[in-house]
Amino acid sequence: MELQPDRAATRDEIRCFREQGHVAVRSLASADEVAEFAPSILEAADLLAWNRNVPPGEQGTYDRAFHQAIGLCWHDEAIRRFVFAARFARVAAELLGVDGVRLYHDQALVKRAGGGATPWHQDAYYWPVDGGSAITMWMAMADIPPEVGSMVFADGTHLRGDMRGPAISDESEGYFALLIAEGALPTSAHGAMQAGDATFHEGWTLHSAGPNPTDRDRPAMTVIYVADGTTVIEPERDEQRLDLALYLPGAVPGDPAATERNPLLWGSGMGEIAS
Ligand SMILES: O=C(O)CCC(=O)C(=O)O
Repeated sequence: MELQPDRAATRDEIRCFREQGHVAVRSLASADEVAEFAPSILEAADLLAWNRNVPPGEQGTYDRAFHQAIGLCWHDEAIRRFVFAARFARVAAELLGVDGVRLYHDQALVKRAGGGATPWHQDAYYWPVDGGSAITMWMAMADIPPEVGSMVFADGTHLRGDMRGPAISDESEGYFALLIAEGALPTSAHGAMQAGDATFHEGWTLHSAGPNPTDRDRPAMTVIYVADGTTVIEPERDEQRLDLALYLPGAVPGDPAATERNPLLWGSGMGEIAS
């Protein structure tokens, strides 16, 4: 099953994304499509999550927030078809307002049954590219009930750029929760999701997620895109240096973010096959 680019971002979705830095795009994949891809994704997530075997007594906030498996598309052809899907990439490009997007990387994030909250953070803290040129699609791989929910976003924070907080941790939670409280920053949650519903957020959009008080895992698959033409910036943190080596192998500051690991997933000319 190919995930065709048969879905354009609507005017309201584009406005919401540009104003708030995030948007929910419901039914981006159908239940049947998720049913086809989810088993491979969840099997690979289980196998590849680097923090899956941390014993409960030794788990930190990050391990309790989610099991994280990176680069699933390079391990399995079916997952590659999902991650490379033109349907998702087209919506990402339209939300960002660019002609094309490339893969930055993919990751599965499984909040385990009984798992903890995901602290407030900005993704672009980790990235050796401008956060304003990058966008994450986060898709529910199973129905997610309201008591678990999807992410919570601090509206409009993408327009503030780097808010100079720390990496995902108890410290980032404290730092950003205080900024939100002191600045009375509005937040929005997209709540319960059906399998195949997605959210998109910009690289600097401040976000978090609640805990999972249920006895079922909350599986999510993410694809992170960079605008075609984005260049690598000079890393200022070790986390950015690590990302550069992992996701843009061989690239140096000033190079286009376009290594063999960053294929063009949507670009000029591909629109002709869209309905
Ligand atoms: O899935 C989560 O709990 C958090 C996801 C997240 O922070 C992201 O995709 O950027």
